[in-house]
Parts: sequence; C-alpha cells; structure tokens
Amino acid sequence: MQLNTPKFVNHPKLIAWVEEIAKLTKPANIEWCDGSETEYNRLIQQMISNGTMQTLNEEKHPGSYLANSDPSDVARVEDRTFICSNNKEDAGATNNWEDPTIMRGKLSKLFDGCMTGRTMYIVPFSMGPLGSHIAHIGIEITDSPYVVVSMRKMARMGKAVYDVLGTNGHFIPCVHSVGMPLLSNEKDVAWPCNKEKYIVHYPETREIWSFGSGYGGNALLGKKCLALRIASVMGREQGWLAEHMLILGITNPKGKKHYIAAAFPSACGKTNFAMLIPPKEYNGWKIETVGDDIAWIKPSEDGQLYAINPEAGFFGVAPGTNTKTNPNCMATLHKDVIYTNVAVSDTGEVWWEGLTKEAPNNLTNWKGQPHQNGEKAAHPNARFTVAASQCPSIDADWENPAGVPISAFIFGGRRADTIPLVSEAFDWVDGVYKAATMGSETTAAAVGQQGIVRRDPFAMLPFTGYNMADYFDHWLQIGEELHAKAKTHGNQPPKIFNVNWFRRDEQGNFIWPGFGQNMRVLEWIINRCDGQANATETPIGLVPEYEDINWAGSDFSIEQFEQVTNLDQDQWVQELESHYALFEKLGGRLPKALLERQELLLEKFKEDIYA
Ligand code: SAT
Ligand code: MN
Repeated sequence: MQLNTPKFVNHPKLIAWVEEIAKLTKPANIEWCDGSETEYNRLIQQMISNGTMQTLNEEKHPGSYLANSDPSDVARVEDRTFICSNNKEDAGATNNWEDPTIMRGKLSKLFDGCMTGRTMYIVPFSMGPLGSHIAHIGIEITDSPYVVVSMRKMARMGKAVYDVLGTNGHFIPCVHSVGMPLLSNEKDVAWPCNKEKYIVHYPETREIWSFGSGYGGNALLGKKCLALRIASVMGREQGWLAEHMLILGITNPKGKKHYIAAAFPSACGKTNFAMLIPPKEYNGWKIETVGDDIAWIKPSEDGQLYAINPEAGFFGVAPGTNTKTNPNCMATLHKDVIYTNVAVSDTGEVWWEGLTKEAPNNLTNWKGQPHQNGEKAAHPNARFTVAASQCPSIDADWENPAGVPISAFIFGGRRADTIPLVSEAFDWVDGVYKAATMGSETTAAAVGQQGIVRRDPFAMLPFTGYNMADYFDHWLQIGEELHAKAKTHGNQPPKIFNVNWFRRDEQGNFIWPGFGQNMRVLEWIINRCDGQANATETPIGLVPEYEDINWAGSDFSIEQFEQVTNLDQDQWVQELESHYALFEKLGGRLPKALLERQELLLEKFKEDIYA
C-alpha cells in the first residue's frame, strides 16, 4: 500500500497512524484531502457518476446536490453508540458502555479489510477558527466521499490544518468506515452501509471509531462525536463546557446587544430559533446567528462565560423549513447545498413536507420512487448541509476566537403539556436542576420510537461523553466559580430560563405560534437580564403574567396564554416522579445540591398548589 504522503504533511505520528489504519482497513487507494474546490468538485462528480448524488435544477439550486441514503441509514443510532471508558462508572447510567479492551477486539475484526476496493480519504479539520487557542484539530479517516464533501462544509477542512498541526501538534484521531468492502467483481451501491453499526468513543485516549453508517451524526465525526462527546470530557477536565446549544445575538432598539445560548434536543427548532426574524412590530430589534447546534463555552477571569460555535456549517432538518418558518434559512440555501433524503421534482427542484402547502406533481420521494399521496415525500430527518457564512443573519463575531459573552441560557424540550411557555430559574443551582430534569418527546433525529417523553438532561442525553451525574456536578462547579469571580468584578453571571414552544390543545394542535413569535419570550428574557421586566413567583420558577409580555401586533389571547402557562397538579406530580426515576437511575454520584433542590421543589409545590 502506497501512502503517497504529500509535501504538506510533515507529522511523523500522524503518518504512522495513517499507515497503521491503512494496514488494518486495506483500502485500494489513499487520498490526502487538501480541502480545495477542485477536490470537492471531483468527488461530487464521482458521486454523481456512481449514483450517490444527483444534480439539481442549476437555476433554482446552483451548485447544489441531492444524496439519498439507504433507507435503513437515516438517523443517529443511539443504541449503537458507546462510551468505552476504562471504568464503567465513568460512562454512567445514561451511556452504553463496553470494556475498551473487548471493544477494541471487536472493532479490529470489523475494521480488518473493511475498506477493501475503496479509497481511504484523510480529512484534516479544525473545530473552531483555524489556529485559534480554543480550536481543536481532528483528522478523520473515512472511506466515504459523501463524508469528505460534507466535512468541507461543516468544519474548517483542508491543507491549512496541517500548517497549524506542524510536525507534532495534537489531533483527535477519528476513524470512519461505511463497513462495506468492495470486491473487484462487484458493482458499488449508491449508499453503502452495514447493518451492523458501532459509534465508539474512547474518552481517555480521545479516539473515535465509527463503523457501518454514512449518516451525518454517525459519520461526520467532528460534530457530535468530537465537538460534544469527546469535547465534553475535555471540558470537564479543563474547566469549560461543550454543549448542544445554538448561540444567537439579540440587539434592542437602543443598540444594546446580548448573546444567549439555548439547548434543545435534536429536531426541536434550534436552527429556526438561531435565525429568528422578529415580528414586524419589533422595529429596531435584531437577531443574529452565531451557531445552530453546538457551543463551546469558557469562563473568563472576571466571571463571564464566552461561547464559540466550533462548526462552520449547518446540518439542519429540512422538513418544516419554509419562507415563513425560517426565511433566513431559506436564503442560506440559495446555493451550494448538499441535501440528503429530500424529495425532488421532475424539474430538479427539492421538496419536503412543509416547504409549500401542496407537493408538486411528478415528485420523486427520498427513496427514489414516485411520491404517493399519504406518504412522506422527504424523510422526517431529511437534512441540508450548507456553509454558515451563507446565512444572511450570521453574526459579525461568529468566528471571533475569543467567543461572545453569554447573558442567558435557555433550555427547551418538546412537551405537549406540563411545562409552561417560559420560566426563569430562581438561581444557578435551580437552573441546573431544571436543565438536568428536562424532558422531551423523541424525534426522527434518532432511530427508534417517536413522540415518547424521555428525560433529556441539558438536551445532552445522547451527547455527554461521561457520567451524567458528574456532568451535573461540573455545571454546578462552573457556576460556583463563576459567581465568586463575578461578585469580585461586579459582573452578572448568566441567568437560566426554561421554555416550551410545543404545548398542544385537546385536539393536538400547537397553541403557541412559535417561530418569529418566540421573539416575545426572548424580549422578556432579555429584559429580565437587564432588570426591566416583571415576574411572578411560582413553585417552579419566575414567570411572566400576560401583561408582562409585549403583544404588539399579536392576537394571542389571555385565554391562550393561560393554556400555555398553566401548571397542572396531576401533571406536575407525574413530572416530579419522573425526576425521581432519573435521579435513581443516575445513582450515587448525583450531586447532593440537586437532591436538596428536589425536596425544596416538592415542598414548595405542596405549599403553593395544594394549599
Ligand atoms: O445527526 S446529527 O446528530 O448531526 C443532528 C442531531 O441529531 O442533532
Ligand atoms: Mn444537534
């Protein structure tokens, strides 16, 4: 096997690792990616000729392509995702664990010869601005050209990464294979993948190994695997946070700007919220986008938190996105997009549920078959992959290596009932308790049943690379240090809020209009941070009354407000029981402060509600 190491790679350890992986996986060729446009176009053309991708209407979708996956490979596979720490306890009760020695044995068998007949690509990437002190470099070895072209949009990918790495810089090794050796007499399939899948993390050695899937969350290893699971472990050791959060900037008519970071589970509207356009009555208000999925957050010496978006692109959910729900996103998609699992019309235009009211005639669905009424044309987890720089609302500081200062955290689940539209935590510990016990209905972003409420602490259930109880403790410690420093320097640490855009009426319809109307809640949140809005105390936090929200241009009634904010006794008793169940599952390492909060909550609850 010829390594053909190019001149721009001068890192003996990296070269030795590539050689080792090549020996194991036995590819037919090795390509060191340089991230150039020529390389990108060549790979796209190659995928068009073997049927992985198709071109779209050049006028409507310049530079854009569509890939439809194997129907069995459409989402993250949580039950096949493993945190293989040396000790089981360090992975904790919410992660799948396997002994690292046993897992290495299994994987070495699976990876042995798995790239036969394929090209092995070496993809250098930086999470965070290239060369910035907060960025981390990864090298992904993959046999999927779809992964290569997607990584070029989602991360800073290419030759310049090697300049930063030099001869001995640190990188996180990521190995990915679709797990389908190609024998010389076989014709390749359009989307190779293996029934058997493994998404494996070794937190102590900071390695990622992914086998059998080509889907984004399982295969673009810079994203969930590195920037969340491995980064969360690094953050805990080094005193920072890696979170499943969007980051947005909000400027009021007086020109005062705040940044907020908001955690929602996958497919709960992070991209829409990050690109929100305020209602027209909000003259002079501006929302700008820093990131839509991941935030790396570091405390400063004066008691503030600074956040960066480690990514360079958006891998967003297409269904439901349209010129009303997210005009900024639609504008972002005007060119150079890779679509996955959307439908396409006979004129080469993409379509998904919710893009327009009616599906166009002669539509081909995401499985490549004629679309039938009553069936989904696009997969519910169909995605677009696009460079963040194309977004009209992108913030001027989105690549600032120092990050942006965070004024508030928002946590939101998808809940048909129980959880009110918005509430403010009493203090940091209370906020951590609420985030820790957050529940949300499952979505199509992960394989499995949908619409089931599960506890999704901090929207990080599938993404925390270590023991969840330790993760809560890390948040508590960061808060403690932050408050001490902030006090000394006269700064205000971020406040913590909970939101729920998804309350439904008895007919199952959403009550809150959402999207741009979320601005009204955001304004209340920002005003609370500035000490300029009223709140009423309830057992579960501080909440606005109807008149505390700005309703200019809205016909949302006081009755409807009551419906999205009311606290139902029975539902809350059940809710608290499910908090108990989570805490029981997490066991002995759970911070005492959270158990105390739970007792306090129960007491308050009884006092206020049963009184
Ligand atoms: O598929 S991804 O994990 O990248 C998206 C998501 O589920 O949040
Ligand atoms: Mn996500």
